[in-house]
Amino acid sequence: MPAALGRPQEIEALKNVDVLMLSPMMPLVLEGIAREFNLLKAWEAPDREAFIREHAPRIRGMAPGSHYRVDGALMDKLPKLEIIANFGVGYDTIDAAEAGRRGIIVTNTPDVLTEEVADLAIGLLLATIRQLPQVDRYLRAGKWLEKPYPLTATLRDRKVGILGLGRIGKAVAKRLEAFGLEIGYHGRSAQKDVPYRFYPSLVEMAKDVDVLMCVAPGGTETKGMVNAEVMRALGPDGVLINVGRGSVVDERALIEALRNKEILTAGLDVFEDEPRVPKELIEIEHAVLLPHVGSASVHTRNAMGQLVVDNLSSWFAGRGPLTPVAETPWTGRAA
Ligand code: NAP
Ligand code: 8YV
Repeated sequence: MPAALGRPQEIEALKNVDVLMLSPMMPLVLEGIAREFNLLKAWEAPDREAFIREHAPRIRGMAPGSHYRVDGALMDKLPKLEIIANFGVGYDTIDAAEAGRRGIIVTNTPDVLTEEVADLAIGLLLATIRQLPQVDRYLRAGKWLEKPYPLTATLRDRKVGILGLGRIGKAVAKRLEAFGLEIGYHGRSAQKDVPYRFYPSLVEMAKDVDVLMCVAPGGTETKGMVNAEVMRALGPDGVLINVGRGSVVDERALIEALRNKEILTAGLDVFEDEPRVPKELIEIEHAVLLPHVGSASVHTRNAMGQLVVDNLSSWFAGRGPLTPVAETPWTGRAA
């Protein structure tokens, strides 16, 4: 039972609130929403579109789940929609600007995953440079009995450029400081009170560093910004790590850069068309490829899931959203 609710009639009233889910989410979210609201599971219906049409006039909340775009066309169908609670800090699958124009709140799950994703980014960086998955495969294949694994590249003396020095980018930078590495960053503007060098140009930063750590959000503004020119600037000893969004990196250009040895290697947790990963990338043995697991620990996914539920609870209890995104700031009204 939510802390601020107690009276049976209040709880009963919330049970009349229809919340739409497009694809199945973790049990904590499914059960948390179903406990308080009337949860509409679109994926269980034989015809998803017909199901949405049938319930549309009453749907007030949405927890979309993964892999579905929530755009103006979908919002058009849901005239009573008040809030979209996204599972994840990145919300590039939701047209938040459009939601804002319609007075619909969008929430995400910031902070609760920051340290987890930063840990993963460092793990991926080390795994990529020191070839840890390949070394593991070598041992399992019995090859150590024949000869030692060849010497690898090093993290030592590298300079790291962070694309997207936000919450996760800063947590990555803090860890890299402890590794004794020099750090720079690129974003839309220089930040105050940050001890790292700001590069107004991504290409200029790529020229100056030998690790490009991408932690930037997806969306039209960042689409393909890590392009062939950036990779050429990073150079033949350069390492690209992407834990932001797959769309930020031009995947075709990356494949070409890896094939032509224009960069040394890449560690990727995110891809342009997930969960589909190009065969050409899979064939590049020295790249390290992870299936979007940055936040994927039980601890952190539970915290994210709980924040999805708590945003809906708070909104429909009249207390406003807990973590609205920038495009839909809360101005004081509530359900
Ligand atoms: P955040 O605090 O909002 O940071 C995003 C940073 O990106 C900001 O510092 C921003 O800097 C920069 N940025 C935004 N637009 C940009 C642009 N057009 N050009 C250059 N830089 C730009 O978000 P966060 O919590 O750190 O999360 C960052 C992203 O990580 C998420 O959006 C998500 O895509 C990704 N993520 C991935 C995983 C995973 O499992 N791999 C998990 C969580 C998050 P300026 O405002 O100065 O430009
Ligand atoms: C999630 C993420 O795995 O928070 C994000 O932006 O990319 C990850 O934490 C993802 O959103 C769940 O689909």
